Amino acid sequence: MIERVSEIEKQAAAEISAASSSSELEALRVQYLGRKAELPQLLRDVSQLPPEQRGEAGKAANQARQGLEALLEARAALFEVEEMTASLAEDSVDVTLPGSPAESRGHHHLLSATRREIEDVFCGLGYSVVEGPEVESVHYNFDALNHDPAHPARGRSDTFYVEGGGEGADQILLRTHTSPMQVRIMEQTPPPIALIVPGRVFRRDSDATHTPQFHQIEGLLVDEGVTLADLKGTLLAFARAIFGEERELRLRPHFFPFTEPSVEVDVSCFMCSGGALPGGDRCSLCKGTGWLEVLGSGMVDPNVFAAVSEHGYDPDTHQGFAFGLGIERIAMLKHGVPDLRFFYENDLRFLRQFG
Ligand code: 2NM
Repeated sequence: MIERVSEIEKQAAAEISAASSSSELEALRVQYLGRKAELPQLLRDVSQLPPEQRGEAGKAANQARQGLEALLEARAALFEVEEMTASLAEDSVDVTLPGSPAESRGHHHLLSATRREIEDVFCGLGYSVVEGPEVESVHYNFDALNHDPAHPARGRSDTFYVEGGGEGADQILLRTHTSPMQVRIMEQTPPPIALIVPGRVFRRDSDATHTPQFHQIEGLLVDEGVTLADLKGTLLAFARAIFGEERELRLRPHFFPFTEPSVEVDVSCFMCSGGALPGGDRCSLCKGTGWLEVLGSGMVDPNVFAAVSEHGYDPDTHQGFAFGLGIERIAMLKHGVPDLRFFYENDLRFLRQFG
């Protein structure tokens, strides 16, 4: 019996050492140590042996079983690590890979992209970007901005008034431009200042070129010794950054309540470069004029400073320039968008052209 035990042990040990996976090991465990296997049967048979043989045979069979169990366990531990490592490597997911099919990351709406592009230009010139309330008072929207009491924009046909507001200067309305925030900033910050205010504005107007809600960026710079030349240089830098380095500016006299003098600002047409198109065709963008109207601007009226004179703005020592532009208009010119309403219809075929 002892010989048989040692034969089984040798064979089993050899096979266990040669096994190449935990499933092979498990099969060997059943084969050599399972309930119906020979070695356990021999162990059970020890009790049938003559008493003088039982000790030695039992010891040999037991040692063989324990030896094989230890060997199986050691090999199994090895495979466990190997197989776990392999399966982790196989199952690992690179979460930085695009999906299949790859999903687009999406992109900003053209109006947001245009706003951010303009903000970048003015940040580069040292301006701050400030946002303000969309619901304002008559004081901040009109009175403090030198709007004549009879100015037509104040009328109920041009401006959305909110019910339940106060009387006179305290009446509540939806801002018609973002300049009220510039007054609020002047009340809080002594000169020098340089800021732009992007945001949504509201006017009672609705046709192919006007929507009751649109987006503006207004800019304001105040210091001592500011001139119209500073205004032109600043707006030239803006026009070149947005429409191309070859652009030129043209200032035409105009009227705005809060600036004196006031100008409308044209940029030379980037489609025909201010000249004729090859073949003598009329440029469809500038209608052959060579110029595109892009914004309104001017030197801040001393009356505007007088409204914030308690806050360090002296109409006799401070000058400033201000400007206002429509984000929709800039985006339409730059990208050839033919209809203002495309911005708000959320037709993905339109929006995705600007990704
Ligand atoms: C424009 C045109 C001209 C303007 C004026 C001011 C302020 F607050 F300084 F008085 N902010 N923006 C301004 C001037 C806006 O938009 C066409």
